[in-house]
Amino acid sequence: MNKGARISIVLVSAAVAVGLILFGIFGYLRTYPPTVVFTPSPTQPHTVDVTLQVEGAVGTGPHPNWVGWYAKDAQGKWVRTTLYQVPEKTYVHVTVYEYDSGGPLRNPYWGKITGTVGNDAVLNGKEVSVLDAAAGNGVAHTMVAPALNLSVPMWGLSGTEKTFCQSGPCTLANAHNTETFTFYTGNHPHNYRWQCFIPCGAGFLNGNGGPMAETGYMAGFWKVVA
Ligand SMILES: [Cu+2]
Repeated sequence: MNKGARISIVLVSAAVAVGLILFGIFGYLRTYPPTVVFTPSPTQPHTVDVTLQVEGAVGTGPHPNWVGWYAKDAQGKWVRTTLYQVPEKTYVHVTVYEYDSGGPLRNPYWGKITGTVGNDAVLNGKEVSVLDAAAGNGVAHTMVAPALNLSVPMWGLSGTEKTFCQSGPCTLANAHNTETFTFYTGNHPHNYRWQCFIPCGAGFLNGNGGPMAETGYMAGFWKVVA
């Protein structure tokens, strides 16, 4: 085999190797974090139940100390993700278990509940339409999807609770607040971006880096599908 043929074999093999590596990396990026799919039961069309939890330290993955969210999948397993797929024209009944400490809001407006059925939520069994973050343990995180007009603040805990969850996924044996609300997905299938509006990325510039800037922690999508 002459020199030219050998060089081209080496170059082609190198290109194939690089291609495979890039395909692997981008394949991983395309599917990470995973999307949890919520489907209605046959007896209850146009409604889905979504159970989420949010905590001060997710406890798993590349950043175990970051704040973040989990979703319960169809098998009842907690999946660390912020990507939730729901059908269009559907009432989404959301239950959030909140395990993190809270504080006053930089903007009290974020304490208002909007975009839910009734513009309210039920916090630990009590109906609420606004959370006064200047009182009590304040607000820990918010679930805000601007294009759905959805904005729901999550009431915080005291960090000194005896059973405070230090590392996720947390269990109901840990101190928590339970908040439920319902929103309608509408008839425009779309990936609706959502994020927490509280700069909760402790240790990052103005609290806005790290988990605030990464899908899977404090930002994600409600994927509304036809
Ligand atoms: Cu947050």
